Amino acid sequence: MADSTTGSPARRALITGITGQDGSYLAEFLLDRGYEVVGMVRRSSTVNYERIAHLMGRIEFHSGDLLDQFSIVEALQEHTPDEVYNLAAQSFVQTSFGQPVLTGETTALGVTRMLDAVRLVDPSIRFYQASSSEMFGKVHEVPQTESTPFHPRSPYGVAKVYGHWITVNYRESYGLHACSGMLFNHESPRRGLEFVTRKISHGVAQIALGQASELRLGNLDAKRDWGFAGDYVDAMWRMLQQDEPEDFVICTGQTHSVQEFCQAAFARVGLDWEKHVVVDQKYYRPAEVDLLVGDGSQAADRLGWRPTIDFVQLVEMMVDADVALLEGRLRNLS
Ligand code: NAP
Ligand code: F7E
Repeated sequence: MADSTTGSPARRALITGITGQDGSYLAEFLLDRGYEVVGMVRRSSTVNYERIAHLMGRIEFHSGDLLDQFSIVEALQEHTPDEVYNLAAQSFVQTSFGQPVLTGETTALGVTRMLDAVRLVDPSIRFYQASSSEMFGKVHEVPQTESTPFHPRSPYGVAKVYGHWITVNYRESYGLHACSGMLFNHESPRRGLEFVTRKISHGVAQIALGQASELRLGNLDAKRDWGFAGDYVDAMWRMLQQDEPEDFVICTGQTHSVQEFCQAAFARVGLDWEKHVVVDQKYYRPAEVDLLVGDGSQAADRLGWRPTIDFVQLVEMMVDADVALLEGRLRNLS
């Protein structure tokens, strides 16, 4: 189909992980820019398209899995994308300790399967790899930049380091336009319920509405650089529009503890967090990432990217959405 504003053919993007938080925001973002969007989805026993329900009819789907090389090759051959965004992963750090092999297969080797498919099918495809601030782990400097050494603290972090370096390696070996976005934590009302921010916003909403009385959490002292997912997908796209492929840190430059997140979230509904939060050792990790805070100056200078939502706005957006969801004012998170 042609773009009605320019008359040139619409660009086509393939997104892996389209059913996830970032995939849903990225699909929206690209559709708004006139892209044709293809989402790679894996088979499950029930349909889990809740985050993209509002985009149905505007996205094409291709059945595939990061564990299955042929399905990836076929997706690229059939849909001939200009850009590929590899967002699929086993993305939950806690689960990576219990399922390190699956995490490695998906989050690490899955990247090689994607890159090899690009190399074989069409090396002119631009490739985005969803790398993570978890690669910095036990941080060697504060704030973290594009040149901060990696020291991952979980099987997930280790797998992301592999995914990062194999992306760099395919760029250097085969000249692919492949970029790695080292994104710090980004959240939204569409965040999975197991991640701490959404666990808190949803727990706060339940307590505010009398559906629960306590919220059980792990380490309240961990600090994260939390931004809004809707902002971060714009940075992914900007990376692929660069003439030369390059890797970027994407962050807000501000850090807050889990306790501060609790404080702000409970305050939004007029409650005192200390009366409801219970620390439970079950949610502690075998190795923790204590402090993350990024330096996003390269992204600001070269991509012109800056976050638009600050910490308090993010907390309030998430709490308000969960209250609305539980009150039945929101049918889904789109
Ligand atoms: P998410 O909500 O957990 O979504 C993960 C997506 O990956 C889902 O669509 C999931 O499909 C898909 N997936 C998992 N295993 C797969 C497989 N074997 N084959 C095909 N698809 C598979 O994650 P997110 O928060 O959107 O994050 C997107 C990416 O950015 C991930 O790679 C994550 O590691 C990375 N990242 C995230 C953050 C963050 O703060 N959000 C920060 C840095 C990097 P199902 O729906 O079928 O499960
Ligand atoms: O934990 C602490 C926990 O699971 C944040 C993923 O998107 O961002 C995410 O990884 C912090 C940790 O995210 C609970 O110990 C305390 O210190 O929300 P999280 P994460 O591990 O930072 C990175 C950038 C990614 O790439 C990942 O894909 O919060 N924490 N109590 C808790 N965490 C959870 N989940 N649950 C608790 O009860």
